[in-house]
Amino acid sequence: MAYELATIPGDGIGPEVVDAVQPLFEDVSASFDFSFESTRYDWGTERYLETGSMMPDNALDTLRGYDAILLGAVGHPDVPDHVTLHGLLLPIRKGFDQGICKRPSVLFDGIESPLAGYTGGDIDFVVYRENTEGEYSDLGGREHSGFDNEIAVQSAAFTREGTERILRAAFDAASRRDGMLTSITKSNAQAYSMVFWDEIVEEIAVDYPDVKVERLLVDAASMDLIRRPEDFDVIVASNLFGDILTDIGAIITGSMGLAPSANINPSGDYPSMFEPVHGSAPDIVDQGIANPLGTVLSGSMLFDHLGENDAAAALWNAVTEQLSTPGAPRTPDLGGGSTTANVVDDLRQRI
Ligand code: GGG
Repeated sequence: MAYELATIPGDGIGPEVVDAVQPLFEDVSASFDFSFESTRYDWGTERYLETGSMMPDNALDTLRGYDAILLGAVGHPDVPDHVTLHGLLLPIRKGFDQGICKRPSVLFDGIESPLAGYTGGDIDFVVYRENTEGEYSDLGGREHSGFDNEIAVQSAAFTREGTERILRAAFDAASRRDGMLTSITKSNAQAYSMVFWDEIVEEIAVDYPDVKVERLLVDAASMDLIRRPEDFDVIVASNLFGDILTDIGAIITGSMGLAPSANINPSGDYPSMFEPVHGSAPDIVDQGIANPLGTVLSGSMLFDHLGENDAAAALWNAVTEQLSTPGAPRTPDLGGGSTTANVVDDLRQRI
C-alpha cells in the first residue's frame, strides 16, 4: 500500500518535532511493507506575518486528496492566539468535519507522575472530545466598541448530529475497553445545551447495556482527575471541556510533550488529522530539545487509522520500551538532558 501524507509543521517547535520523526516513520513503513510520501506545507504564522493569512485560500482543496494530515503546532508570541487558531487549526478540523477528537492519557512505565504514589500503568484513560462545534462555534459577535454598552456574545452550539456522533464513538470505545464511560458537562448551570447532552447520553445508553455511565460536572471532574485518575476509562466531553481536561490528563501522565491526539473525520470522506496536544512552546524553540514523543504517538494513531495496525503498535511499543529503559534518552521536560534527535535516533534502533 502507498499512502500520501500532508505534513503541516506549523509554528514554534512544530517543525522541529514533525521533521524529526519523518525518518522514524519511514523506517516503520519499510519494516511493515507499505510506503508513504509526505508533502510538507509551510503554513503558519510566518506566512501570516508575510501575507496576512496562515494558509492559502485553497488550502482545504489542496489537502482534500491526502490519506491523512500530520500537524505540528500553532501559535506565535507576536500574533494573538485566536488569529492563529482560527487561521489554520480550526478551519481544518471544521472544514474536514473532524468531529471526533481522541486523546489518550497514559502513564507509561518509567514516567513519574506529579501525583504522589502513581506509577506506570496506574493511569490509562482516553478522552473523546467533540471537535467541530459546542463552545468553539463561530456564533456571536461584538457591538458598540468603545462605548459603555460594549458587548461581546459567544454562543455554544450543540447539534443533535454532532452530539450523538461523539457520544456513540465514546460508547463504542467504552464497550471495547473496560465498559466505563464518564460524561462531562456543566448541566447544573447550562440548562439548555448540557441538559440536551445529558438527554442524548440517556437515549444512547439504552443501546449499550454493557457500558456503565457516570455523569460528572466539569469542576468535579477536574478535581477527580487529580484525586482518583485511576477510576477513569473513557471520558466524553464537549469541545472546550475536552480541551481543558486533556491538558490535565497530559500533565498528570508526565508531560504535555508526551500527549498525542487524533482528529477523526468519521465518514472517511475527508482526511483525518493527527497532532501532538502540545502547542508551539516559544520558550524552547530552536534549542533542539522539544519532546518528539507526542508526535511519534500521534503518528502511531495515524498509522492505526490507516489500518497499518502493526506499524502503529511498533511505534507505540518503541516509545513504551524507551520510557521504561533506565538511561535511555529523554528530553528535559521528562527530566533528561537529551535532544529531540537523540530520542528519535534511539527509537529508530528499537523498531
Ligand atoms: N499541536 C496543536 C496545537 O498547536 N494546539 C494548540 C492549541 O491551542 N489548540 C487548541 C485546541 O486544540 O483546541
